[in-house]
Amino acid sequence: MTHNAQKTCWNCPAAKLKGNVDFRGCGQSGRIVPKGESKQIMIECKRRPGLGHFEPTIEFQNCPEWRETEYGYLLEDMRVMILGIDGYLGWTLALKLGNLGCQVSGIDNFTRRELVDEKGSQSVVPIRPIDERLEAAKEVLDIDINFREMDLRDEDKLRDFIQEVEPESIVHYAEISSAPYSMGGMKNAVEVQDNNVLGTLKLLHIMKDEVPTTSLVKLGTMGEMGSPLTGRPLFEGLFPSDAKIEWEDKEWSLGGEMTPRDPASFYHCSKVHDTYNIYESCKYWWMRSMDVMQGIIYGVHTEELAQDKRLRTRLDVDEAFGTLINRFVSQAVSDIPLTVYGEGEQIRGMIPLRDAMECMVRLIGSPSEPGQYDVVNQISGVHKVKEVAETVADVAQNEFDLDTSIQRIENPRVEPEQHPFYAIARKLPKEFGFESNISMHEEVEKMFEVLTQERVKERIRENREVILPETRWDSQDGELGVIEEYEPGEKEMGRYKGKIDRGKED
Ligand code: USQ
Repeated sequence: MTHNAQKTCWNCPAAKLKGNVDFRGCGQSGRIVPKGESKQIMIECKRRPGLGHFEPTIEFQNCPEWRETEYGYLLEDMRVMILGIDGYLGWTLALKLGNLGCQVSGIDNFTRRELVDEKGSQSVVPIRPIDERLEAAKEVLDIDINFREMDLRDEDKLRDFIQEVEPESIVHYAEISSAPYSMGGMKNAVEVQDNNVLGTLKLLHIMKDEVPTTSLVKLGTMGEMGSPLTGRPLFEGLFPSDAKIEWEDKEWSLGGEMTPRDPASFYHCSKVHDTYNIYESCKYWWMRSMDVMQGIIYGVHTEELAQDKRLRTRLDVDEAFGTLINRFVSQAVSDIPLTVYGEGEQIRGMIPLRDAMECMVRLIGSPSEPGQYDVVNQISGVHKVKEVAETVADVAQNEFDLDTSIQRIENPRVEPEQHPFYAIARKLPKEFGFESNISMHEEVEKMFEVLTQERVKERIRENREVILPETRWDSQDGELGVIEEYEPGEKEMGRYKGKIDRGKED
């Protein structure tokens, strides 16, 4: 059965609770409901006011407002607002949702374009100005996107836009998402935390006032949890119900509590601050949110992006805004030895763009319940950095006839270079019906197809100066030396088999 077929009005953003419901009486807290006081919760449907007041028990599969798609049920013409719609993920998701019949709106202040430009870099996949992107979306895919230029922190403008659109889901991508950028001195660190933490905090207040039943799907990061040297499982944000701690001969339950965070940069810290602010808002105001702990993303391909050159999404490969695999592929294309930092034994959860977009659609279609702060670990595979370099070099050599070497550079970051990694990612497959069928090899191949196009290659070459790492976490000056350079296949890899814990099969 479709994963969200049996969710009910209780999860539906169109369900408006009748009157001032005192949730403290609904069994989720220790408050004792005085005799004679009713615990029954009634709702009105904003989409079907004719129904009057009723109990929130209609299942999505029986509600004419919910329609079945390849990713589960979605509200008909669902109004989804994407914050950060001009970015790598925002633009890609806008096209996917538009194609699925959602009414897409979005904001952006073009920070990413500006910061990349300031760095002397550019998206190596050429992208159009927003007006042309919107026109192309209309012309090629027949999607009308309601776009407004604004900073997330401009509370008046944001409030007006949210009042006007009344989104049923808000996807929050409008953050500065670079760890190296955030470690580039006081100005950058403050800018990242100001943009990310205050932007999110303002958004939460506005949502509480204007659209309290709307679900917030917020992009967090696996990096919030770090990589504990004990090998402790990286649970999905909260401890599972059977987790315990033993202390001084006594056992204590940890179930439902937030797991410890161990962020790896001031950027990752900003996501942790967001997490707590969102968690608290759900608790105080009965808002609902899904915090998405996404691994390192890579790729340039989705069905929609491939339809027309004007629809492509950006791809950054510089030291600050490029992520691991995107950087390695561009390095292979421009004959730069792949830049493995330190030992290269760092392990991370990773996910292709296509998979990440599918997960987001599934999450948008399955809102949390009122008051529920939920978390998913959004990853498709777990890999070691130096093995990723081997995979990229292998595709470069065998499919595209590109000779590639690998260099180990002194690590600009302060991070463990050898550590266990035990990622739990049970919810997306078990509760949201997601199953990844894309191998890294296959996705990397698709990247090479785009990145070896002459125009893109030329832009990567123009970016050469900003590809090597410069930003050091330890704040020291001085160039980062090359530890060694080697040929792919030359090293014993130690047979690391990254595994994700997707839970027991039912
Ligand atoms: N690394 C290299 N060579 C490079 C770039 C990175 O060896 O050229 C290493 C880094 O030292 C690190 C790992 O690869 O150990 C990942 O680096 P990254 O730059 O791909 O990822 P990170 O800085 O952690 O951040 C990226 C995104 C961020 C997202 C995060 C997910 O920029 O927005 O939150 O991935 S995660 O890593 O799971 O936290």
